Parts: sequence; C-alpha cells; structure tokens
Amino acid sequence: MAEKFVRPRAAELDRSGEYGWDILEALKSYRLTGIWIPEEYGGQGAGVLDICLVVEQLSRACGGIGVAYAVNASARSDRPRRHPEQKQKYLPPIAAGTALIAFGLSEKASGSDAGSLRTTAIRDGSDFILNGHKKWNTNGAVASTFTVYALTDPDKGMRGISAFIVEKGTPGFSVGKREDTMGIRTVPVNELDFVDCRVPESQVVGGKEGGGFRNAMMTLDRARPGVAAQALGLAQGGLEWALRYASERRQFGQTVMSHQAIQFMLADMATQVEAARQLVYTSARAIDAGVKNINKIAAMAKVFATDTAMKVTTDAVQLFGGYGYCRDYPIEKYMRDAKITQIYEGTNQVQRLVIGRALTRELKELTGHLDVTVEHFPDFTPAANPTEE
Ligand code: COS
Repeated sequence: MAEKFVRPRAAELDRSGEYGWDILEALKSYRLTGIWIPEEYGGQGAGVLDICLVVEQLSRACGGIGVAYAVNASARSDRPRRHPEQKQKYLPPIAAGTALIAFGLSEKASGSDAGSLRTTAIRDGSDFILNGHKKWNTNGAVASTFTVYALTDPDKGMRGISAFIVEKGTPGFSVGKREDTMGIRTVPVNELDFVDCRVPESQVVGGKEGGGFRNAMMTLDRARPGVAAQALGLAQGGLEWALRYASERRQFGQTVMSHQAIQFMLADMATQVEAARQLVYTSARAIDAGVKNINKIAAMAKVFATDTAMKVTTDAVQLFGGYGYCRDYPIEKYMRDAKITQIYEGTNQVQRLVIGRALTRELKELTGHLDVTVEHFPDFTPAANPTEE
C-alpha cells in the first residue's frame, strides 16, 4: 500500500504541504484506519506492534504520512477505552477513517514541562468552560476530535489537570496559525484557541475529573513506540536510497559502493537500523503484553530509533554528495522529516530523563536505598579478591 500510494505522492505532498486525503482513502480501502480499535467498534483489535509495523512502512515512503497515521492512535489511551459511552461515540468513526485525531497537551510556555500548562476548564453546572491556547498540534487543521488537557483545579497545579474530548466546530474553539515546518510538511501543525468554549462533562476523558497529567504520561508512554517506528521507517527508507545510489554512482572507475570507506558507512547504518528495529518491536510487544512499567523501554525505543534516524538519514545525504543536498533528489526530505522525531512526543533529553529516573527507581528497589557504598559490592572488596602473597 505504501509503495503503491504513498511513495509516488511523497515529493508533491512535501512541496505543496497539502494533506494526503487520497492516501487516507487508500488506508480506508485497505482497512488500515484504526486497526487498534476493538472489532466490535469497527476496528481490527490489533495492538501497538501492529500500529508500529504500519507506521514503519508508511514512513519508509513518507515520514509525514507516517506521523499523520500514528497521531490518530493517540486516542488509544487507557481511560477512554474503559468508558463505554465514549467508546461507542468516538471509536467507530476513527476505525472508519472519517474522524481524525489530534492531541493537545503543549502550550507556548509549556513544552517539556508538561505539568505547567495554563489552559483552564472551569466547571459551570454540568459543563466546563475552556479558556487558553495550545501549541504544536499535529493534525490540527484536519482533525475532528481533539484530546485537550486543561486545569480543572488550577490551585492544584499539575494534579488539577483533566483531559477533555473537544469536537471540531464547538463554539469558542478554533484552529489557529499553521506552522511552516522543516519536515513532515503534509501534516498540518497548528495552534488551538479556546475562548469561553463550553464542553459537557460527558466529554471528560474517561468520565472522571482529575488525573489528566497521569493520563497524558500514560498516553505518551504508549505512543512513543509509534514515533520510534516513524523514525525507524525513515532510517530504513534513507538507507535503501543510499544503497541504491551507492551501487549506481561510479567514481574512480568503480561504483562508490565498491569503496571500503562507503561500505563501512553503509554497514554501520544498516546495523543501527536493525538495532533500532529490535528496540521498537520489543517496546511495542511489552505494551501489548500488558507489562506494567513500560515508560523506560518506550523512552529507550524513542530515543534510540530517532537518534538513529537522524544519523542514518544525515549519512545518506552525505553518500549522495552534492545531489543529496538538492530537492531534485528524494534523500534530503528524509533528513528533514527525521529531525522532528528527536523533538516531539517528548524531546530526546526528556526521554533520557525518563530513563534515568526509571534506573534510579530500579536501583532503589534493588538496594532499598540510594546510599551505595563499597559494601554493596562485596565481590569487589579486597577481602573477596585476595592479592597474591
Ligand atoms: N505514567 C504514569 N504516571 C506518571 C508517569 C508515567 N509515565 N510519569 C509521571 N507520572 C505521575 C507521577 O507518578 C506523579 O504522580 P503523583 O502526583 O501521584 O506523585 C506525577 O505524574 C508527576 O510526575 P513527575 O513528578 O515525574 O512530573 P515532572 O513534572 O517531573 O515531569 C516529565 C515529568 C518531564 C517526564 C513530563 O513532564 C514529560 O513527559 N514531559 C514531556 C512532555 C511531552 O512528551 N510532550 C510532547 C507532547 S506531544 S507534541
């Protein structure tokens, strides 16, 4: 599907910035929209690994289409899935591909520090009145259903955040400025504005006020393998273009592929792509298996696959030489698309923070405390390793 419908359109969608509506139609006809949705709601009951496999193949042809697909799966958070009325209302249109999803967490002054968001949702009878502004909303201009995080209890800070489902067209809600992005240009990335926007309490995600920050964190943990899969597809696609070019381009009387310096570069690129693949699939399988603490492995997959994508696509541009720097050739787009994967869904610095905190937690469980001294390593103390007489 990706080879037939996505690859031939990638360059044009990148140039025009137009959303790939024709590709959405193809995804629908292949029954690939909302594959993660249970069968009784029109989906295929598939898991995160399946989402990753689709995202990888789409991104191998076009990173923008890959993320346009992946962002719809952000609705796959735990709480709405446990709320029968919301499931009944929102899941079938996503499965049918008639509803596209966007995830509204970040704000102008609240990015990595997601808990510092300022949008408010103040209760008024059985409704909430939303006021504020969201930033970096991937899919913004095309989505019909938005998950929006807002403070229902501003005095409690991040512990007073709740998540809302907001529908396009709700009075007081508008999609604002579109960003002129470096890559993933087929996907609109917008600001969102809320001015006295009234949302009924039935649209509090999961039907329960509060717990929004935790919900956002859990959603991100489960979505990060999807961004990692986008990066993996970009890295794989970049590698394939580099291989093709290196086996055709001739310099010094032979293909550049025949030069050992180039072979070594390609060998490193291929090894890194394969290592990223294993981590992406492992993290996805862990989520599908219901493993409890998946934030570390999800962050590892995200950080490794996206750093790999950046490195491999940059090396692929290098292998193309001057041609790699020109828009006549497909490879520079891979590098532009790859860059954002290191930034969104939590920067790679935040991922390292998440991994570091998880390691600290594990160490605490292992040792009972953090005051590690030499006695914690008895095998390495002089008594256990007597020196020769
Ligand atoms: N799963 C469940 N709960 C989690 C969690 C997770 N992965 N991470 C944190 N929490 C809970 C904590 O247990 C804590 O709960 P209590 O209030 O009951 O103690 C609460 O959330 C606050 O956690 P913490 O103190 O770790 O929050 P921080 O402000 O330090 O922020 C980071 C943590 C930096 C990890 C978070 O803000 C983050 O992920 N930022 C990046 C945001 C992001 O990815 N944005 C991209 C959006 S898409 S464009």
